[in-house]
Amino acid sequence: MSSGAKKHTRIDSLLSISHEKDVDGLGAAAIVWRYARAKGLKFDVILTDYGSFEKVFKKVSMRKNTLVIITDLGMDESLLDLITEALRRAISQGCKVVWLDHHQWSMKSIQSILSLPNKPILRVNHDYCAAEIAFKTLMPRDSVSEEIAKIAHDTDFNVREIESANAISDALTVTRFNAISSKQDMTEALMKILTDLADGGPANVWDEQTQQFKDNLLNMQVKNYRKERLRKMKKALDTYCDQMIHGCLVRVIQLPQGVTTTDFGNFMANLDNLNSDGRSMKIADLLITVSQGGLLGFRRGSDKVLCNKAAHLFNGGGHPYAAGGEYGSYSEFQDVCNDIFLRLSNSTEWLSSCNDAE
Ligand SMILES: [Mn+2]
Repeated sequence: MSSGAKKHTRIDSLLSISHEKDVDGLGAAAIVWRYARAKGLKFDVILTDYGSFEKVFKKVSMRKNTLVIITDLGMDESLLDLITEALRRAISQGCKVVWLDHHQWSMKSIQSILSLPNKPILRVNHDYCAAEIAFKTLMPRDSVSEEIAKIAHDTDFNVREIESANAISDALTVTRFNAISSKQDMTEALMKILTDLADGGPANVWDEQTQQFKDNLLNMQVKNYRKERLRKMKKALDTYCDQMIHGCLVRVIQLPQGVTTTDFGNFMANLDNLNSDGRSMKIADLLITVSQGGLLGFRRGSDKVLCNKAAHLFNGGGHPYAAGGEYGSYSEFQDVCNDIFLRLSNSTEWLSSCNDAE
């Protein structure tokens, strides 16, 4: 070797950056943590959400000799230059970048990351959730990581078959709501669940035998949260608008405060809930939730409709089975219903059978 050969510094630490909002992001971070342990790397984690990338990548740009692993976060296109520059700087200080995700990536964003020095790894696959990609890429022979990936898949694809997945999802929601209302740092607030998950997988957080959380305080918090959530969702059934449009039953309903669209969507897709307390309602083909601030959630009760195409009529997007959009602030709920029905009547794009030509 010539003395002029590039000096390689050793990677001695790992910085995990993952999505704070769901079990997939949390699970991916737990798997990355297990990887750090297996490799003997000092571990740091930042759990974050879109809108905070500027702050997060500033921290990344100051790292030295660090393996930076980003999971369950897509590229924020409006910050593409800032993000690539932060990564470039980190790489020049001996860092290496691995980005594992399952969201939509533009060609431009993919190329920006892949053209960085020191062979960055970017793996984007829509068929799996991020925790599954982390498991397959980093810890394929680790059974605990496999269990974590399973519960992430169950919640991310809304399969809802694993009890511990539902429980941990609710625990995450409670903890996040508490952190937001007390203005606590999100990573700090979620550290206990993340640590327990990384130490021993879902079984270390939720006891299948007793159907309880191992942490008593968390157990009580989630129990109260579920009780309160059920009360609010039942109450929300007092006001809604139904209309048949292009042969589909469309329902608009107000999203109760402190309830996630996914939870409310699941509640509204269960006939038992719709046919209690003297009610008899059908499951809507298309359910649209309206939040207090005028955000819209789209869920479907049949595959006759495409939620992403419906959301597209309201400045939004997402998946065929779940999407989000925007209405804007309002005062009369009935006006919102009328507007939404009118816009859906004027389009057939959101019907799946009309979309075959695409
Ligand atoms: Mn995800």
